[in-house]
Amino acid sequence: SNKYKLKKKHSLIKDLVSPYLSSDYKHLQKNIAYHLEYTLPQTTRNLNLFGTYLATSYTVRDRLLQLSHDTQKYYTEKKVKTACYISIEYLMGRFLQNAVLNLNLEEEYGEALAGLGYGLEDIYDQEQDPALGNGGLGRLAACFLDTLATHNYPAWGYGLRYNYGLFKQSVDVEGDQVEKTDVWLQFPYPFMIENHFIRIPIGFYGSIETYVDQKTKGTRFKWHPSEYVIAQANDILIPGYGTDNTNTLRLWSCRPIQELDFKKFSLGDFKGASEKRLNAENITNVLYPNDNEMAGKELRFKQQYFLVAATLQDIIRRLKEQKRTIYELPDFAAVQLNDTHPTLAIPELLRVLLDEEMLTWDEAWDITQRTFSYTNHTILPEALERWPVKLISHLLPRHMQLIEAINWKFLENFSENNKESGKLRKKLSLIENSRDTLVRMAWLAIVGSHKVNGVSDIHTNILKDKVFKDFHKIYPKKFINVTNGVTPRRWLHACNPKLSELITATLNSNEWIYDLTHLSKLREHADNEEFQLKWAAIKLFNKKKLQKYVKRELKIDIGYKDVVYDIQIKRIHEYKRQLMNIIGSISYYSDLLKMDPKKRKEMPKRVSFIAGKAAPGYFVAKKIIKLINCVSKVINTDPEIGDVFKVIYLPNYSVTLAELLIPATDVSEHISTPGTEASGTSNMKFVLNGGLILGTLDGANLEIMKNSGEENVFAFGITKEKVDQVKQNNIEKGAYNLMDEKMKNAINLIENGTFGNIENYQGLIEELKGVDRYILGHDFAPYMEAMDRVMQTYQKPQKWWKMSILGCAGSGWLSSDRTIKEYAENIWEIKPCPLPKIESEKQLG
Ligand code: F58
Repeated sequence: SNKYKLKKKHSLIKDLVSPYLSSDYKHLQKNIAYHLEYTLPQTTRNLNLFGTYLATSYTVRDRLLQLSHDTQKYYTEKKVKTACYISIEYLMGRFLQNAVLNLNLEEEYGEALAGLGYGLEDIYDQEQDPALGNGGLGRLAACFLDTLATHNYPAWGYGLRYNYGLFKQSVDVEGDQVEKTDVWLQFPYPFMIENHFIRIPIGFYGSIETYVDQKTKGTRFKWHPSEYVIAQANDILIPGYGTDNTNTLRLWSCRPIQELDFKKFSLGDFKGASEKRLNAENITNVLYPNDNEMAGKELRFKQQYFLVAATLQDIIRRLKEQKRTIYELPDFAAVQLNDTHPTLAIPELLRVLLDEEMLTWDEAWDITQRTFSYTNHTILPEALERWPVKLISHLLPRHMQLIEAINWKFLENFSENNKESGKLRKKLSLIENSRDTLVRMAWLAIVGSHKVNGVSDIHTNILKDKVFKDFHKIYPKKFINVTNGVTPRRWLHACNPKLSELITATLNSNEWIYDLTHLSKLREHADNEEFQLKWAAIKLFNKKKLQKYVKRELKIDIGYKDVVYDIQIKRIHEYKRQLMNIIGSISYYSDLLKMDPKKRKEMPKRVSFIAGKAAPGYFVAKKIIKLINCVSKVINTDPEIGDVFKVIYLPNYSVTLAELLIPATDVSEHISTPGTEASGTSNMKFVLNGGLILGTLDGANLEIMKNSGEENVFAFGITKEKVDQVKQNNIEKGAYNLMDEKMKNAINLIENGTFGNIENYQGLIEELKGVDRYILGHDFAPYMEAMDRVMQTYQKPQKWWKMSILGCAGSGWLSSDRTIKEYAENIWEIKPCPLPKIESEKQLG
């Protein structure tokens, strides 16, 4: 029968493919040679490092493709509910090492490449870092994808494939940040697979048609866009650790409907002939480089709509392929909005349901609310998105109409009649009437979702009590907390192999890699001297690696034995207070200079590292970078200071650089003004790697203290409740009058030109002396005192390493595995769906 023939055909293909994918090292070598010869094309007689990296990557990709096909087939058979994570950014970091580790093929690949004359590490090093994100939000999305695959959750990631990622940063001789375009696609990127079968038309602009539905006699609407572009799918396959389940991250790139206007071309208008193509390509050309600030540009808005329109069409297409009806959407997909950037998904789905699927308003609204949930990542007012009604009406007229309808129906519940509820209506309205009429995207996201979450305890409480207070009163159950987490695969097992080995040997099992709570068993070793020595030796080994990197890249020789490596790495932002850090260094430097030279020589040594990019348009942040570099130059070249103290600014911070820095850190700084950092996630990575935290009572620092023990964190400063009072005092009395003497002295050094022309720093200093919004002056003394505690404790190795081990032992809950379990159970209602082992090639091979 036909059925029999079809089955035969399928198994024939399997037979053809499976031996090819055997993971025996000789087979791997053959596969690598094949790709060298036929995919690249290069030749095995003329091997080079980059070519071998590409060919190796293609062989990994082959394996992932097969696993992914099996996974999708299985999910479809099982009719599972899927999580769809929509994020405008993914900060994935390098792919190859992660995939090889997750597939458990490190040994085989190591052997295969050694036979070809290459070390695995050198091959890994050839890969550039796909930087399709700014900071914490994008990196969180990447950690979530790793966890979802590892724990066999049916999930898709959706995002944008920017032609240019986050800019590359260097520092010029004046100490200023210099930005260079990140042309990451100039060479092939084997892990991203252009899927030519998925091309989706996306409309913009145009008009709305009104007509009477003959069946119901009700009024219906139809949007007629006047311009179309194509969303092209580019898939990155996401392997899980120790499982065959392989999920997909689908990144859309924008293509024109028509590549070339031949009419214009024939008439000699060559520029005009390509105009449409260039305009379309513009949409996914570049990642906006702002961190915690809204970029109010039309192109950014187009990116947002392009992302969600393509994604929803893709989800609905997959639903229908399974012969399921649109009413089943909320049981088919749980769609998570990663911050407000994908909020247009709400009116877009509503439009599809009303205008294309012909549902009633109540049906459509019910499906919409049950499908979406929204995560907030910031409370900074400048980051809360508000888009002009005028701009939306022009670009997406039907969506603006729908937003108005949502607003109108929502506000119906609050009468206009009395003064109080009139006031409330104004506060709740999705549309704000300020100078411009603006749509409040967070309000829209809250109303259109069934769950809203913050990313740490303190942050969620601020959302409930302050930022979204009125909504919380109306929908108390809608708001929940899901504290962030990080993947232990990349952030311990891969980046710190020696520590990973020690933990596995000590616990007699590697289960901790996918169940991090096992780390708690390290507690019993915290006082063990032998174990402490091993633990400390690994830190020293990692510090040496960093010391070599600094020597090679910056030509600065720093010590690593008996030197505290103190690090602050994150985007440069006033609220993160890198300025307090560098003023602290100035103050410490000036104290050292005043010391008796003999005593100075005996001081415990410290290197203070800072890394992080500033948004190119963020003037103040760029001045902070300049100050750091100028201070660093003075201190590092001062013969009086020698190697007692150094300040190192590391340019071009990236995921890959973080993987070098975090394992090498003794103490890391997370010193934001209380109530400003939603969570922070690097703090978690440091603790996991035995680094101690010097931090304020903010974000996830508080939960780290709770879980790893307050005594194992160097905490300082006031609670968020007291911040407003301090700010008020600053305003009333003038911050300078309340400022600590040592800080005044440090500022004086800046003003007298010790670190170059004061004109550069005038703005920074005026803010500190005037209002000091982030209360550096108030927190300076406790900060310096806490740093002093760090240095004192480091002199007592037994105490230090005990703290370090206990911190790590208490960090089981920091895993994104825990975070995702909470999302899965409390928001998405999805369940793991592990592939039966037999489906995989590993068994077959
Ligand atoms: C970060 N936000 C928070 N936004 O600042 C950090 O506390 C938190 O740990 C992290 O999210 C994860 O929850 C953040 O990184 C951005 O970079 C946005 C990117 C898109 C434009 C606006 C800023």
